[in-house]
Amino acid sequence: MKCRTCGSKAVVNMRQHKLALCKEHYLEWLPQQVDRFIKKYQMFSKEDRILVAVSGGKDSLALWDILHGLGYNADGIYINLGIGTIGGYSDLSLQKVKKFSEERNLGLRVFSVIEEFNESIIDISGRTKRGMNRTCSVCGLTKRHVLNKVTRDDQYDVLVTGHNLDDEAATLFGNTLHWAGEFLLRQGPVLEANGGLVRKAKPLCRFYEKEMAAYAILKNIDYIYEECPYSTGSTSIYYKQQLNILEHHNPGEKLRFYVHFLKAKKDGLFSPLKSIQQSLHECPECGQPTSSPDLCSFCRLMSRK
Ligand code: Q46
Ligand code: ZN
Ligand code: ZN
Repeated sequence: MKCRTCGSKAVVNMRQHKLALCKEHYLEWLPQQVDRFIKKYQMFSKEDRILVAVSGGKDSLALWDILHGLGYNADGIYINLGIGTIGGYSDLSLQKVKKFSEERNLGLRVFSVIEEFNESIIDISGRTKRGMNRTCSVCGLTKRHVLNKVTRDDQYDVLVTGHNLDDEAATLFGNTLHWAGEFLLRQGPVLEANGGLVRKAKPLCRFYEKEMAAYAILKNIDYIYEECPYSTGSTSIYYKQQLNILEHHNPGEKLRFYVHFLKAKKDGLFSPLKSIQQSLHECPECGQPTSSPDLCSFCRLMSRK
């Protein structure tokens, strides 16, 4: 297989795009494509202050690397969830993120769940009733709460996450299986600010997980290979496996599923659902926006004994 640009030996073959590239041209192509979609979906501009949520994994570090290389003004935020023992998952991923930011002289904020709330994410999830993915749902809720607060308090223009196409297609698959109207309405490359909820963007939403892994490896990014120990057996992994079967038989299927959804949404397929969007007000405890009549879900959780 030969590089389409220079004819030398290709190292990446993207069947979904019918495109093979050598290392040099792949490392050039991917950031250009990311920039193309940042502009297409009007995610942010060079004047904006951007906050990137980084976990230490390949997607978020590759994204930060790309934004930095393209000249965007992007700081990182790492949330230390306190998962694993000393030297375990959270410690190790923090080390990777710190090293990455120091080597490139990038601004990094570290938010420690244990220092702020005196409990790890595992302790906090002990407050909820027993249930399948309770650690992940509490973790997701806490991350959303913290990220929104830091983005607002420090007056960033946009919060950016490293969700890739596999993540977005799996979420879309779940939302479609359950016809979760409100979630479908809110899913997309950009979520506009709304009543205290900050603006969010996902510059990698059209890039396959494999493409991001290839970028991180070819660029020698030192990321954490281990998955969070709580991710095993999650529904999103199951959905990803199902979508991989479709993709295997029909290259490009995942991308078409997502892109055709965006088109249907743009054409107004989900517009009648706008009426079900709830209005937001300030949580009396933390001041963050919530649709519930009293405390926000995070403060309700923290008030449980
Ligand atoms: S970090 Fe948190 Fe994930 Fe770990 S506990 Fe679950 S949600 S799997 S992205
Ligand atoms: Zn080439
Ligand atoms: Zn609250």
